[in-house]
Amino acid sequence: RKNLHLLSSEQIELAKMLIEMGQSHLFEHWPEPGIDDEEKRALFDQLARLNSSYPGGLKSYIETARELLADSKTGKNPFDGFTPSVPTGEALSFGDDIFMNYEQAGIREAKNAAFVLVAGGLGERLGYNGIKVALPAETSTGTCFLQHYIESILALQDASCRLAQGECQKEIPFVIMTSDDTHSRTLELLESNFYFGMKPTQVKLLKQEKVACLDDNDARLALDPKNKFRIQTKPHGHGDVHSLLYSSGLLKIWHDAGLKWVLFFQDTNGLLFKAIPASLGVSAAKQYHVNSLAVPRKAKDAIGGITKLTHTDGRSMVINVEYNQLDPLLRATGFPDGDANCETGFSPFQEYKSILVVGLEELPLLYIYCLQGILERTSKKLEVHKEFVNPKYKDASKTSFKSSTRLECMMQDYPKTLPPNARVGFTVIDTWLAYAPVKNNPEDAAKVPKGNPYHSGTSGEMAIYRANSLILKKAGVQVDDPVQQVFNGQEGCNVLLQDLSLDGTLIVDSVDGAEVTVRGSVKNKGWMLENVDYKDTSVPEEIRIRGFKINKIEQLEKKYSEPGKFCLEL
Ligand code: UGB
Repeated sequence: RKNLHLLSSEQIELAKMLIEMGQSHLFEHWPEPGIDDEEKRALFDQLARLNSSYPGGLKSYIETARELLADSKTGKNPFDGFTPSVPTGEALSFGDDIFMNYEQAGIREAKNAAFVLVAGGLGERLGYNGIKVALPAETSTGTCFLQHYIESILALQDASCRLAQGECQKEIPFVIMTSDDTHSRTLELLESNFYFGMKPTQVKLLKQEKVACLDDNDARLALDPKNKFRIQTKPHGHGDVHSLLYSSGLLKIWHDAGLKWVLFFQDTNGLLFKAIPASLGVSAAKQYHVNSLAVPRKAKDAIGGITKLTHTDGRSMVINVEYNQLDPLLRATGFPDGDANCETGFSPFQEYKSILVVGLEELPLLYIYCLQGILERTSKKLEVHKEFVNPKYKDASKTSFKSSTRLECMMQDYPKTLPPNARVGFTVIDTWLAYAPVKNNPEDAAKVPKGNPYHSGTSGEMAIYRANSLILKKAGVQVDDPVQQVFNGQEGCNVLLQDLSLDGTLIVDSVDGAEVTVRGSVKNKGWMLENVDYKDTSVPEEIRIRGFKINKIEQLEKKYSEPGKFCLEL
């Protein structure tokens, strides 16, 4: 009370609310006025930010946290009353007619889509000090993930407009969700590279805020152990992207501009644009309101499966069910073998992979209205994210935590908010073509049991070469079998392309509009992969995490800087 004069009238209201909500511990240690006054004001500035950035404010956050923490303590089954079954989806096989038709349809549809990259995560598991989108997706060209994504979107924009009848001026909007951890470095990367060829007006950055940490089951906000005048905060998860798109007004702008799809994807998957056009084609053909990209999943793999859940009251939803919940749920609902492989050798429940295509157009404007309805009822509990809490308890009594926790949300939980008549499906695409994220550091990746994916810098880059080789093979090019090598304790392949005539390295660098036909034979020493020790700090970090570098011994390079038709005889 003695410190009240330090606060504005709005801050006094906030303090009253917090005290009513059982948060007086935040101020109990405050010294007499005149001591640490600036710090006291700074705490209130932070509280005001946390209050305004969360739909429904801190009151709603604390109420939701109490409910979820109580459910977690009693071990409430989140699927009580639901029966699981295998949902309908479309399984594609790369390169066949069905795939090609969907891919073509997806390219046609791309001009009606907006692309959204969720890049607020710092990637602590990867142990890389920079932002993940600045990492080279592969080191032969050194193209970083962000450049690769932008160039892929521009290529789709081009191809989509070429397929359209008549004039097409459409620019595909590109949104990047950042966080305090990634925002300024993402902006800097874009600005210093002239947005990698995209118009700056085409790109929008939306920053997600962190949320307050919680110390106990009563949802008492955690003070920062390093500064008792600050609240400890942590990321809220990629599910924030939906409310940010709504509150920024972008969804409305996109809808008014006639866009039909919003396509969400993650920060370090160098393969995903090989799978995106076909997935978009499936969405368009089936008029899915939500379509997730999935890859085949082995039963009992420690990763969630896409499942249809039907409630006794008639409600149903198609949703990712985490692996630790899927097996017990199946056993409890008439599947005595639980999560088991079927005759294909895979689980019938496919593995969700962070690509989501959301329809903007139908039911009516499902996505926008759901968000609007929910976000405008600010006093109500936030439903759009269907948050969850995952406290690490000290012991079985579940009365105290090992460290503070917080509410989180996932973008793939969005279908939980949809009415039962929503068309929610998925598209299964081979893992080699669609999914090779870079998430794990070399030490952890090398410990991954044989046969399981490494998801490291090494495997992410190798997967790109492998997919390119397999695509060339499908197109009739003869490609040697991969040579097995070990980098950072993980197996990879050193691919030497031997096109009809190529043994070594040939670079044909041509401008847009130049069509080069290459004939003849090339043989040179080419490029080789050399081992690099990930502990060798004289080597740049982005090279060390993959355990190899490319030694460009010899290459033949031809440049075509003018548009036109050319024939290169070698
Ligand atoms: N991300 C944010 O933008 N903000 C955040 O607060 C957190 C993350 P991770 P994880 O297919 O690969 C997800 O850390 O835990 C961004 C799915 O939940 O790589 O491995 C971040 O920058 C899981 O169901 O996620 O799991 C990155 O771009 C599965 O599908 C993205 O969110 C898995 O990804 C994912 O962050 C996958």
